[in-house]
Amino acid sequence: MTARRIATQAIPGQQAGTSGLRRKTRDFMAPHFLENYVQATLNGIGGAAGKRLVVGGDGRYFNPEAIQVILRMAAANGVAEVIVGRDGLLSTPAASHLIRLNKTDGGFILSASHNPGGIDADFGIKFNMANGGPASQTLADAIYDETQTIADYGMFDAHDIALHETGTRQLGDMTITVVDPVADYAALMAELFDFNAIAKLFAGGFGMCFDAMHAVTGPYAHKILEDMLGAPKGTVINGIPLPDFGKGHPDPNPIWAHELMGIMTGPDAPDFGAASDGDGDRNMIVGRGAYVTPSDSLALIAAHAHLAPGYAQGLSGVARSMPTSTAVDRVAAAKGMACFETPTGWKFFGTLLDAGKANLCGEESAGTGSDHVREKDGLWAVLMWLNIIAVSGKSVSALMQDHWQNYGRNYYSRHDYEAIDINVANRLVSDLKAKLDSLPGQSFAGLDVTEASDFSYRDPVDHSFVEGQGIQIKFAGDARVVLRLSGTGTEGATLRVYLEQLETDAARLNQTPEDALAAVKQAADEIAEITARTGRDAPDVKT
Ligand code: VG1
Ligand code: CO
Repeated sequence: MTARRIATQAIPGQQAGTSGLRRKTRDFMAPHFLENYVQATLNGIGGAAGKRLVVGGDGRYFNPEAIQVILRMAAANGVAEVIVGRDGLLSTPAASHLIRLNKTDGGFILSASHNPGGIDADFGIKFNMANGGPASQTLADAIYDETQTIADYGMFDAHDIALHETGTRQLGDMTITVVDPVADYAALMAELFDFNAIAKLFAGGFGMCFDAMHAVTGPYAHKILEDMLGAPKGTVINGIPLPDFGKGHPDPNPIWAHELMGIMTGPDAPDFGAASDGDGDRNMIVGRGAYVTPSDSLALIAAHAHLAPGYAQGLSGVARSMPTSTAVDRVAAAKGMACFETPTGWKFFGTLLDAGKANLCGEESAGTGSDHVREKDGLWAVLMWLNIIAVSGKSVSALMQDHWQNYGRNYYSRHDYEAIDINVANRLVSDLKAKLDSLPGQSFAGLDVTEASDFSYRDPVDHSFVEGQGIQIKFAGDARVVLRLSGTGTEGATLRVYLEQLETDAARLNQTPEDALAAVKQAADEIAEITARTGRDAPDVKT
């Protein structure tokens, strides 16, 4: 067994998007593609000698092979120890927790999250830093620079390492510690939430369905919901991780989690439904016949988090990504909490969490989390809801009705136009940017524009600055449209259009989102010429 340096050439375009490097699986399987990126990352963090890392992934196609490559490269680069989940599995939040718990120098997470898996689908890799959070923009830039100058990478010649059992192995001088992927994470959840109250709820006949979508949260949900909290067997569906996620999109929203939505709107619907995504960092919350938008879920949690033992002191502050609805801002204002607005992507919450400025964060894309790790956390959000339901004694729909009565309702919807021509998408955005200054004062679909801007952000902690983070158009009457291009897709461009309308009239809190948002949607189309330019008369996905 020896370490070698293998000559390679820079591969253009290995630039991380919103959440790591995400590409077609076959791209990752091509010669040197994965190896170049891993070596560039190890170079980008200032070399790997003597460091300790966590490695794991969401179990999708090519996960086992990629992990073996990373282990051999880590050994060749002088890494002292790698902690890896059994069978190479770790959810994103569990990996974040292991990095923090074991005080490692960071870790690799193999996932393309909610994107489908398989040889003809998507794969991804992201590096998380010593705080457990996604690589900062500065580190991501440094890694990209390394990908453009790389000339060789280290590789240890060795057979595959067996990862089916926990325990330690040796690869040259490097120790590989294979751990139960669930145990430490489950213990953390038991510290944060009132497991006795939740167990009593289940013992009293409270019905739940958790859809793991054939992805990584299956083992976590089985252990926590069924084994520890006593929910009946069968509460977790699609609970075995499959390399192709059962050919589905492991994306927890009403479109892709249609099996769960069918159950929750059917005649024998349980009290509570939830789902998580490919790598376990997103969540969907649904009551009997009552879907909760992620933005509303964030606001409700902000209002009730003190009911969970880990948050009994109250929250230090809240943060949301810019496109996320302002529902949480209203809770923060009422409770006198600080509220931060960041660009899309969890990496922008890290400094706020580290500094204690915020300890609840969320995104409209079904990501919610706190300072317990440095990632969004699907099961955490589900357990938070269960805790709130158990202690308040209220159903999901009663909680939401009360919330809207107290704070008003931010009607909200995201419309995704997928796989559109990149040139068309770029033109749409650049033409829109060019006319932003002329929009205030104009009126579209009966709505008066008050502000139009391209979102930029100066981090209040480390003062780093990013721009071009999405176009925001505000209207009189608390309505808003946001437009941005996705940074996680692997085909063409995806245009995301986010629509929001606040309603505080108590008599108008139960409209359909389509009705409440009709004018905002029309204004968005008139301003950005979406239909005319893309030729699409409807979005591919509405959430
Ligand atoms: C999307 C979401 C964003 C999220 C990101 C990663 O990014 O909009 O809110 O942070 O995915 O989540 P984009 O650039 O495609 O809009 V995950 O669960 O895919 O790691
Ligand atoms: Co995810």
